[in-house]
Amino acid sequence: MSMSKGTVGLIGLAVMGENLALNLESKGYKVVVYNRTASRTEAFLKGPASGRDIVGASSLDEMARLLPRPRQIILMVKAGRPVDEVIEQLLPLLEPGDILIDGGNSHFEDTERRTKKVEEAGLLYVGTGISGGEEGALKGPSIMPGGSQRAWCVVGGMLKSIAAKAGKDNDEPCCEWIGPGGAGHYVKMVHNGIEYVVMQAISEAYLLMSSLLSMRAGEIQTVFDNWNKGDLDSYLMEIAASVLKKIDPETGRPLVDVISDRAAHKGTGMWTSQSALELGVPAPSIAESVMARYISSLKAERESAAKTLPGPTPAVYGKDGFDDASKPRIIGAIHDALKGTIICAYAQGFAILAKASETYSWQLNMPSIAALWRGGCIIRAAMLADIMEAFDRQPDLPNLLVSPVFRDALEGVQKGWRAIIALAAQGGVPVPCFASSLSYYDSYRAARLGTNLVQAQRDYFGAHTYERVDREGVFHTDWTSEE
Ligand code: NBP
Repeated sequence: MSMSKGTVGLIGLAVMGENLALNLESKGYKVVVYNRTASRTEAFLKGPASGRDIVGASSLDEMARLLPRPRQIILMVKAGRPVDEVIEQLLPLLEPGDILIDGGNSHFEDTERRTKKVEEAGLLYVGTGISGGEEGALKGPSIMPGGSQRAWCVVGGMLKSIAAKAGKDNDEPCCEWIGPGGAGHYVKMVHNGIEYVVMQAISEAYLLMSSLLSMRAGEIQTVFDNWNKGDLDSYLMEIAASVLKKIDPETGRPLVDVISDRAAHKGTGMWTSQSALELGVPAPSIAESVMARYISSLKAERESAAKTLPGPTPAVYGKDGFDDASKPRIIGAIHDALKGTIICAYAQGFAILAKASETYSWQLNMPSIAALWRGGCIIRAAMLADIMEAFDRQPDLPNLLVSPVFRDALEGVQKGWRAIIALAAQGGVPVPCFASSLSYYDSYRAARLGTNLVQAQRDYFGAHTYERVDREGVFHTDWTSEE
């Protein structure tokens, strides 16, 4: 007797699609799978899917025939043009009420456009962020669906069943309706922007420990493991420690030491920065983390400049006046900079979400977004429970930095954070994300910045006018007149 909860179609059997299909099946759904290249479908059916309630379709037409109405079809194909191509091919095969769910990393504006197009054809469209990588797709990702609101009552149960669970009793699904149009993919995009910062910040901590303190991978791993047991408890901290443990079988050296420092990217951090720039939201840590990857890719230029450009080399622990007590002090300061930077990453991410919500009339629910990032996704971290509570307490919080819990945390870390940036600057160690985040913090807490001079210059060369501190109105000065 079949115990199936329903039947779901899934298109695209690369790593994410395969694992989502297996996840769905394990939760009691029958899955009909299709992949453009048929050999991939065959290999999946003979391999990981064998003996499971998963059937292959040899064409999209066959898939449409095998699915009960309203059809629910998940697309896990490469983001961009392939999604449009698959939609084009599917629309003539489907009927009103059927639901298309794009689970890839689509740009939110594409999702807005596709939602309209699919709705015009009488169907429903869900653009959903799915985070957690390969393992998350299999065991439970964080799911951020948006699009046609009417689809939620049909697909909500299914998406919640395959999502990660979080909370005190580990029974709260990390999946909640985000909002209309491209809201789900937007939230996933900002999630990735935050992810860029956390990864860059952890790499700066690693670089400081290796260059200032001559610490080897194994020793840094122990520090990261300890931090992961405390206030920096998070998935990215955990995997950074795990990476540092791995030995390269060919050379016997830590694998991280033989990996090229050219970092690649797939665009979501850049999209987040572009959106922040367009919306006028300061998010320098996110932009800086994208730039850090760009500069890392200029390997040949950097190698050449390393031979010619002057600058200090870091003082070395054990020589250069470092005493024994300085090592734990420096490690503590690196921890503080990392924590302060991660707080800024979340503060900037949520500030972008707030502005996008207002601009696109999405009515994003911040505590709910923090809640569904607590499990399954790449940025899951103990800190998210505090973020959730901060927004629960004050839903109109202008910025996470001023919530009592983060205010106190920033008070605790700022001394070490400042000290390590000074040390890094003296030693010529680049820490773009640590430094930029501290400037963000200092700018945000400054009642008066130096930008009055910018306004004066704008008025000087372009008659752009300025406001005064002592009375209302808009003013212009003839800056070159003698009077
Ligand atoms: P990829 O992003 O590598 O996409 C490969 C899949 O797209 C294959 O099934 C391929 O079919 C299919 N495809 C392509 Br390419 N062009 C197609 C077309 N014109 N028509 C139909 N199918 C086409 O797979 P992935 O890494 O599993 O990621 C899937 C989605 O999930 C992406 O949007 C990705 O950004 C997102 N995502 C990935 C991760 C991750 O950790 N990898 C995490 C979160 C989200 P073929 O076999 O015939 O070439």
